[in-house]
Amino acid sequence: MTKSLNTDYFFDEAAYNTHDGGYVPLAEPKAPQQALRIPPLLKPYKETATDTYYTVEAQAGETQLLPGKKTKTWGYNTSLLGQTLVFAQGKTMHINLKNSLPELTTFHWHGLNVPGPYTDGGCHAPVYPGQTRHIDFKVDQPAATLWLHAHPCPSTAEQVWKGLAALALVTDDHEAQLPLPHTYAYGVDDVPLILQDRRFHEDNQWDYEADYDPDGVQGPTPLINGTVNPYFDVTTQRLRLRLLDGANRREWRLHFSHDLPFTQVASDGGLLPEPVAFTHLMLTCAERAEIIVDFGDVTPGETVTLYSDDVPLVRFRVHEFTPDTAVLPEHLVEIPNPDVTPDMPIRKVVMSGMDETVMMDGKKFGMQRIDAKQQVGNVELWDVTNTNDMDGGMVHPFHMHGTQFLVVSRNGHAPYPNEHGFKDTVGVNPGETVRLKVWFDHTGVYMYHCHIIEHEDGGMMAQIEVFDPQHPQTYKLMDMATLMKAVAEERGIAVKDLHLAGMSSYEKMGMEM
Ligand SMILES: [Cu+2]
Repeated sequence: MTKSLNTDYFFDEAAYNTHDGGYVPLAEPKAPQQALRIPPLLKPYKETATDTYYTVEAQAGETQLLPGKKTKTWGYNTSLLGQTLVFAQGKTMHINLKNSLPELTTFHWHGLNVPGPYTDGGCHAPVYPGQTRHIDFKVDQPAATLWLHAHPCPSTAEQVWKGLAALALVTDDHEAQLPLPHTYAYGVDDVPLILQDRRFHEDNQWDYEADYDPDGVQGPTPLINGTVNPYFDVTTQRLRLRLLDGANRREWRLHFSHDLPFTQVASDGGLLPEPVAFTHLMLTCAERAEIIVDFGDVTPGETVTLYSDDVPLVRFRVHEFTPDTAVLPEHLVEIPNPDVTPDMPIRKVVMSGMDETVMMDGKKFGMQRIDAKQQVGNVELWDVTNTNDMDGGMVHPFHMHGTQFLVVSRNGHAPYPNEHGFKDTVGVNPGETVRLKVWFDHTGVYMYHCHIIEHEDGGMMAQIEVFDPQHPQTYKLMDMATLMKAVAEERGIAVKDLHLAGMSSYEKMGMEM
């Protein structure tokens, strides 16, 4: 590759999470190394040339994470995280969303271009315990690493913490024909890495309330695909790693031992127009990066370690492999760049505050309030500003439902080198305005928010109605009274005794959801 090698993290060092008051440093686990768990592929219960049928079941279970007692965890079709769904472009998906948990949840498809708010699966699409909701949609976007997670405001953070996160991989013919390492198989040379962190309390249990921090819950133990202290046996020269920051708050500053270079080929919404070479890569919450690691210069028998800052995350034990001479093309994919619809004002969005003071545009989220409207198909510029500069501030990862956007600029300057493809989540530095080009393919009500999940639950969130003037629609939006009544009934307590973590941010500010 002729392109230059990027050797820094780009984001503002002064705003790294390491400077947070409540920062929890990662620590190398003392538990013995174990094989990296690979989330299994979810088997459709029916499949035709044009249609795929899945059942996704949210369930409670127990998982052996550390020696000794199993940890109580939640997952999709498994006890922790989830089985991986495959969405082939052009096919129609039919999915049963079954809730076998003791409390209401929702099934949000992060990064998927589908109608809102019910198919999208945000807070307006609750599935009550013991019930099943059904969705259908056509897969109409390029190959990408997307994910499924719970999104029942204001309990999103707690449910994701308990384990409700799974991968959804969009595939297409173009990507399949590129010389990416997928000759072998998912789990062999095409490997997901869901990056999370947890704190283990007595008897190896997680305790969300004990660890609660309105600026984002963290734990000292890296948890990779739900594995503590994992190794992975490398049997091919090249590996494609699908990285997901699935943590509630943590940023990951990734690098390999000996600064082994790697090549990023895709971001949140799919392939980058050109591969970008790195030695260091920072991911903010919910961001994805697909990277190709070439072990061609590593002697079999050696181990290459992936670190975040100075803590080991995964040890890649390199075995004998067949030489792989494939070369990535200089150009991977054409990214459409439509003209902005004439005469549209630039939309302004402001993320402000920390802890309980977090807000979007000076307001906390209101489930029944529509904060903005955009016509379906219109292409608009959004200026997203992070005004938070307390104590050096923090990077807020801005996420939009229902669209993959383009990053136009950062404070008027070029985006980072790996921000030239489709994205649905972008880290915004303190004092920075990131300009996005945004359009929606479907109508609906969609949320946009900070993806530090406790910030989102705490109100740094708003919602937009995407409308078609020819076909006006009305939506049944969730309301706090219905939600509180349902959750109180599930728990067998009175509404007045109900406490949901995200609500404390509203209460401390004297506000209602
Ligand atoms: Cu935030």
